[in-house]
Amino acid sequence: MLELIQLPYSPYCLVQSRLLAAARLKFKKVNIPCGDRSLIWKLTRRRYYQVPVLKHGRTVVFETDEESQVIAKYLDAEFDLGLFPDELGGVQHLLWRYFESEVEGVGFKLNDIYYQQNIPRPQWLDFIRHKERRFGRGCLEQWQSRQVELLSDWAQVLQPCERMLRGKPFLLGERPLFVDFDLWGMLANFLYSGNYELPAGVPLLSDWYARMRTVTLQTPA
Ligand SMILES: N[C@@H](CCC(=O)N[C@@H](CS)C(=O)NCC(=O)O)C(=O)O
Repeated sequence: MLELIQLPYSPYCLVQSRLLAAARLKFKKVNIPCGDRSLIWKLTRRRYYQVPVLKHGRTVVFETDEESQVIAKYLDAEFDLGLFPDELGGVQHLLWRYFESEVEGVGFKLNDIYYQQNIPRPQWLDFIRHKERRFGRGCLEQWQSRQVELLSDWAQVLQPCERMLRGKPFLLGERPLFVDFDLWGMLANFLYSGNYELPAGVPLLSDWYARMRTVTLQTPA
């Protein structure tokens, strides 16, 4: 039994839920309230409080640092998904750094502006408190007032991703690798509220996004 303990709008959770679905693995999503980490704290024996966390039978898997990718590597090894070919290890690492900092750093603000649509009203207080403690008082209002500027940054930050797709269906070739799922999660977070579309200047990326939404991984027989 596989369980993904998550916040449904989190970019990092969207990466793992798409990956699990693409691998055609049966799994249960367990949504936690954004202000209550007690389930994770208990499952990880007081070692972790962030999402996502993966539970596979009695095994509990979670990240060890900002760039660790422990969950994806666990799934890759356990189910032979071929997401981390050795010869592309360095390139993938550089890419997921860019996706999880430059891309995520703009996309999440644009989605968070719409937190009232994304999360139930009883959780608004915890959400605002969490954001303001991390990014400063009034950060959500600031992101709202800078929305046009942030959308322009967003179009810029996606340009290298668009160029990577010239002449090939996935970021690094003919089949999706971990970085495809990673970038997909960052974009799915931006799109989560339903108030945006991908920018007109990234047509290859828009096609890739649609492809990634339904792609399945060819696992060995
Ligand atoms: N590097 C981690 C990042 C996880 C992360 O930042 N999760 C956020 C949600 S998007 C979280 O749980 N934040 C709550 C907190 O830090 O208190 C990963 O890839 O899973």
